[in-house]
Amino acid sequence: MQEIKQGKSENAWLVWAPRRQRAGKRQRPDLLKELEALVKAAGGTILGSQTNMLKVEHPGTVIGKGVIELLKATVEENEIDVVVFQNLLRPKQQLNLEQELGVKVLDRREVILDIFAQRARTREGKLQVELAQLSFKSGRLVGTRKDLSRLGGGIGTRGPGEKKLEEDRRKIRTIMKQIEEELTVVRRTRTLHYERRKEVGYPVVAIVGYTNAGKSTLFNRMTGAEVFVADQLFATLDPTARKLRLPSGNEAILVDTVGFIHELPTELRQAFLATLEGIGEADLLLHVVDGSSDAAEANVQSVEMILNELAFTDKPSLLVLNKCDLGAVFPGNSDWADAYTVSARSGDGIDTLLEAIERELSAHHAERQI
Ligand SMILES: Nc1nc2c(ncn2[C@@H]2O[C@H](COP(=O)(O)OP(=O)(O)OP(=O)(O)O)[C@@H](O)[C@H]2O)c(=O)[nH]1
Ligand SMILES: [Mg+2]
Repeated sequence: MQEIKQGKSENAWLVWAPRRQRAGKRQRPDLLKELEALVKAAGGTILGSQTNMLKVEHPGTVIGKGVIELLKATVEENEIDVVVFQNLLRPKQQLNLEQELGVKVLDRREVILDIFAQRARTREGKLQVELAQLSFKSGRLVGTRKDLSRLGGGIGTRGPGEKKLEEDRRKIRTIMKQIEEELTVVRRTRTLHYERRKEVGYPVVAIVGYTNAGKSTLFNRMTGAEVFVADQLFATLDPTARKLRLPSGNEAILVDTVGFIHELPTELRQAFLATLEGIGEADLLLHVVDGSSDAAEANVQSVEMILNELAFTDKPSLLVLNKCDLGAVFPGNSDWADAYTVSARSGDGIDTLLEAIERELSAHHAERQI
């Protein structure tokens, strides 16, 4: 269990209530582990978790009366401040659960929103998160005005706050419109930056991949930069670019990006995709995977789905299996025969990867000249 260094950390209890699987459909066993990592990244202290297989979801409260009773006892016994559901909760369900349990109830989306709110550094990032939070809150205002009495924002006291919560939807919409306008201006400036870089003629290589795969570590290892690296989800939010020196002495631009995640909240989708817009300029993608993770294959699939959505699947890309220093834990996936195995931490395999990058870029460049 992680001790939080600053401020008071909230005690969290996790609940995962998946529907019992139909035959043949695989449950992702790592989802609860991922929720744990998300709650820790948001600054919560996890006191425990429970999994309740459901035959059917209870429309008002997700879990049934009996389970709620037991959960309430657990909450009181362990002085839990917040109960976090892996399930996505509808506003009414969230409200009902908070009333039943007497503590704050969040779902996975709200935790991710909370992390983004804490991590955003650039003007663009902050505006996007604010927009996502407002959109989430305005969704919660639909229907009963009682929603306004919800027990509070995310983990800790972040989020738009109670004052904003009390604003009616019209006011929220006006603010959202203002933010959108400001975002358009900020984005235009960013596009100009990318265009200017393009003008200089450097090829662009973008690192993409699931959160915590080791993208920033690889970025630092290859460019000598010191981008923030942490064993937490979404350590990187804003894209960073540095010059990359290739083995022949040629140069390229390397871009580090925000980590991908399974089931990204819809409110954050726009922010997330906008952050990745820059990848559209890339000549080559490095898809970095934590090859030591049990969820490596599932994570590769999640990333590929998003790349698909961004219509980036035609881009040349190299699959990079990272963290090979943690042992021979890579599954024998035949699709991965062409992958590059590296350790961003020890530097193993990096020279070979750099050579491959150079080869790909020159092949691609030759193609463009035809
Ligand atoms: N053992 C080992 N650990 C690594 C390696 N590369 C990265 N890590 C660790 O993995 C964790 C995540 O690394 P980051 O570089 O922050 O990962 P990221 O993909 O940038 O993560 P986000 O920005 O949060 O999406 C850190 O604790 C790193 O020290 C590696 O090759 N081997
Ligand atoms: Mg990172």
